[in-house]
Amino acid sequence: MILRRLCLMLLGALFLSPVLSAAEKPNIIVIMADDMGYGDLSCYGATRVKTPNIDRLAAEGQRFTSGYCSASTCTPTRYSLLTGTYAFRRKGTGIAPPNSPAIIQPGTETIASLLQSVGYRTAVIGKWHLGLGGPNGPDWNGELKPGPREIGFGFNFLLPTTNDRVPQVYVQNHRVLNLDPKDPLWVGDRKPSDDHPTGITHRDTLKMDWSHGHNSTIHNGISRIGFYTGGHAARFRDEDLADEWVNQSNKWIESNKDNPFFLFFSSHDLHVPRIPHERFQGKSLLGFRGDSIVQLDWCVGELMKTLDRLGIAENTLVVFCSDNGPVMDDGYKDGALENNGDHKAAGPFSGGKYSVLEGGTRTPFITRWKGRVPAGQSDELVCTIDMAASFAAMTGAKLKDDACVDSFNVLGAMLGEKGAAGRDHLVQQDNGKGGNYGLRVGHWKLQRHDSKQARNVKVNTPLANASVARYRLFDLSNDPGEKKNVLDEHPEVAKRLTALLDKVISDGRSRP
Ligand code: NG6
Ligand code: CA
Repeated sequence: MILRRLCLMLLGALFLSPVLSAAEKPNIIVIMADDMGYGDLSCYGATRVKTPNIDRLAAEGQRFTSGYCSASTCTPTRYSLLTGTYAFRRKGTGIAPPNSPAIIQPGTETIASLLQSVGYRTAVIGKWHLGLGGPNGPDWNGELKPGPREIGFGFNFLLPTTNDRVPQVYVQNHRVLNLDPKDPLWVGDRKPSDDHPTGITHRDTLKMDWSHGHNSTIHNGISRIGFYTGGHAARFRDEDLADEWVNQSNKWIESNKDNPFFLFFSSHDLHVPRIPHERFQGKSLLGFRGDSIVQLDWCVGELMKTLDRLGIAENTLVVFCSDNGPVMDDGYKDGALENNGDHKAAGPFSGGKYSVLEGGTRTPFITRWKGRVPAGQSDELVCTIDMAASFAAMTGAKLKDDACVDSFNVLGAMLGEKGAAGRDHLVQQDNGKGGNYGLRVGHWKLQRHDSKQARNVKVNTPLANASVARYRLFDLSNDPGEKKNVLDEHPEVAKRLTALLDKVISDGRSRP
């Protein structure tokens, strides 16, 4: 009798032991939208665009009201998502130019290498914008490495930068897809010949006119940032990008369905140039900006159909997020402003892309894992930078002390577990190293302006051109729009937050 009891106790202890509690290895799909603001989805209050598929994700999972990306531009957010490290800690993490070398060095621990280490198949499909190649930049006609495959992704199918930057080609693993060696691809930042047509010399031939920048080489009737020649057989049509991401993803998921897999589905919607497929044009009341949201919503629906068809929806954690807040005119005259009506792309928040106001980084954030994540709304503070540590914790991947130094394990909050807390603070930044900062702690928000100018003067932020005190404090509980600086009323809070921000920056890490 006693022996039996002892055995049972032992068995119980084994079951409860954290070492033996089985790591969960669901498939993981991270869907990142480009330039999508807090208010751009119908499940976050939009009415001039309908997003039934993403709304369904939200209805079946957790919809976060304090979900963030780490920066208000693309490259630093993506850098932080993959490395779990604030981009302001590293030089060269600002918006990457067309010929940028690889920004994340091989050997850096990433969300992909962590998951690979515990047996996941890993892929990135869609926009990259984190540079390719060694210190001299991409060898467009040769091997494009290092790139995603050198930092943990087993497969990549990429748009190398953003689609308003040259070139318009796909990169599959280490090569430009369909490149004819007889028509080599050249990419540069100087006009290659006097008669090279550009958005300035051939402006009247464009199918979408530019408003600022974006007036160099023309492809598909749209002039871009930067110049290129050759590679004609490899070039894609902007209208077909979303279909291609979905086709490639479906194929890849299907052939990896018998393993745990991690797919980073990196959409280009709704970044400029906003050229959704013809079948989505006119499908929102917001012009091409909203039509691109409809297109992304379709992509999400297709991916979810694939999970259902393969019977793996209940074994797949899906995270939907964005890389920075919204922008209206980002360089092309695509009608975004004219069609905006009463749409609030940043929801109740101020600022947007390029800004450290909440609108720059507080973005849609949804987690769904059918049968595992309860349905509901979460007000916990979570950020894209936390996925590395959270997924490591979930899957049993070993996170070394010096890796992913700003990524917090907020798995419980991401999975909607009762009482599970998110972060206690988050640093927000605009672009690269040496810009402006935000710090969110509870209902307080500290802004620190090291640069008096927002990056892009076209952006509607009170900071553009204004001379602003270096530190400002806001109470988000009654002022989500960050309109009333209360620093003088709350000197103690300001002192505490200023010290915390200084500490996070100077410590070189923030993960406990
Ligand atoms: C800016 C571009 C903008 C966009 C942005 C990057 C100009 C005038 N503006 O420099 O159009 O491409 O970079 O966007 O060229 S992001 O979402 O990839 O960060
Ligand atoms: Ca972006």
